[in-house]
Amino acid sequence: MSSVKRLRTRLDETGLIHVMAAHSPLSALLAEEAGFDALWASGFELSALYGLPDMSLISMTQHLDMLRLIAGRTTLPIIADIDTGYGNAINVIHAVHEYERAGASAVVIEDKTFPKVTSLMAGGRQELLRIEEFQGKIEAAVATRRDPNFLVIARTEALIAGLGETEALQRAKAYEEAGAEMVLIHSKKKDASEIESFSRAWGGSVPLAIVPNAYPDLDAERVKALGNIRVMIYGNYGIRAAATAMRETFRRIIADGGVQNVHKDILPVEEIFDLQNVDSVKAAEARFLR
Ligand code: SPV
Ligand code: MG
Repeated sequence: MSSVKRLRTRLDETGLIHVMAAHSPLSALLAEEAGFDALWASGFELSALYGLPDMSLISMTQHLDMLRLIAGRTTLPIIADIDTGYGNAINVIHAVHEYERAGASAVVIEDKTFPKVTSLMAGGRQELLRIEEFQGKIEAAVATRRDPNFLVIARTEALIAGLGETEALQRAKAYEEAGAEMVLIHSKKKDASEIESFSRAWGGSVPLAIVPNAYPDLDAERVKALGNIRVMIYGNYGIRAAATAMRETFRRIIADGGVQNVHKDILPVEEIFDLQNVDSVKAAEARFLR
């Protein structure tokens, strides 16, 4: 079954899917091992991996290259975070064509202007497109996909921009009318009140996706009780976990004057060999090297 179909099937079979951010093939392999349903090719994580803020500085080519590498090393479907679609509806046509060919199963396009500013930054300059213009981008994405199962998800940043629930609902409804099959509603509030209120007020017929980065208390049990949220994206947890582990380990090595203490607290190299699938190389050596 194609990964595009697998994402659809998983969504149909499960009330709620859990999607982990991936910024590299290694992080994708670890997410797959842990049991996530799909991967989020996160713009925030890839920007952070490059040591850059998430403000349209990473090019589409850089993001696509990483997505292709991830797709080559995991069987999980990938939801691509394509930010604003890299420009207008014409850029979206090009992007959707490229992302589908690269192995993505879905794209999320957000209704901010290009260049975007990362959503969770305090005091971030958040400018939204006119609704009609963003509808054109969604229609362009839907018209471009080759596989009808390729999922086009519209993300509204109305709450992030401080425009309130009425505007968020109006935008979400307009994007559904334009052909989006799911709406991602994002919030930077430290509790889940905005998301829960939006979910209760949502009268559309397409399901919702959320990214509980700012409001971690909203767990799967509470999400299921809301009834219309089908996707939980853990948007920056991979890079934060990696940075936490590296910072602490590096700090200890300097403080200890060597690796004598940390070595037992990090993965043994044999486990990295497993992640690198070294066994298959050994088998190929035995078979083909003469
Ligand atoms: C990402 O992971 O790139 C996201 C989620 O878009 S957030 O950074 O919270 O906006
Ligand atoms: Mg993003």
